Amino acid sequence: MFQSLDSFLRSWEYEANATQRLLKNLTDGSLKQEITSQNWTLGRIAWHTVAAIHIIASNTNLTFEAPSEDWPVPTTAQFIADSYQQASDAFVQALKTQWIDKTLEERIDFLGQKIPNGSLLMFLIQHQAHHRGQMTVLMRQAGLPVLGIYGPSKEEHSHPKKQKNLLERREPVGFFCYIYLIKGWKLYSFLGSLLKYLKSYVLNYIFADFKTTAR
Ligand code: NI
Repeated sequence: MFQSLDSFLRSWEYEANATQRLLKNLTDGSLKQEITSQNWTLGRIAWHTVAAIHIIASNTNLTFEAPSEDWPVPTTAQFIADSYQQASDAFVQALKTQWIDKTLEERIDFLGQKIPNGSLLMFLIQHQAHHRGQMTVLMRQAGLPVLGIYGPSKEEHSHPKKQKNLLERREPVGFFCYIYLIKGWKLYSFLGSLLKYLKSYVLNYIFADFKTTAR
């Protein structure tokens, strides 16, 4: 659980930025992307991450203006991204003005359990990360670029600049392997020829007398 508002706000800033970056990459057409007709579309999950801020926070005494219904799904990606920014800003403002560190210890009822407010804030972050993961899968299916969140994404790994860096790191190893392979082969051929020569020389020497005698 979070024990200080400041530590939560710092975590939330990173998490909210990550969500916002994904939402900004959505297109109107991609909102209908789905795995099966039985599962939530990309648009439904995206809008759920917006509404979930208020839905989850409404278990506490915090008050702020933000969407609190995750259905129906808006038709434009821009509206979803803008709404997320507004909901996140209003939530942060409410925390800064209505709570103090001590409030994080107060217990509330949540999903049939008594938990401290500080744990609910942790749940909010984990819940959002869970849905962000679902979104990135659907974004790939929709052909959209995916940005890295806790490390570089596939696209960022294959970025020409990054790829060049990776190649530069591998080049010396590959180059030396190649040289050693060639040198190794030449040495092997040389030793083979030398052995052949020695063999014939030794045989000739041993049988020289025998040949002379035989003649
Ligand atoms: Ni959810």
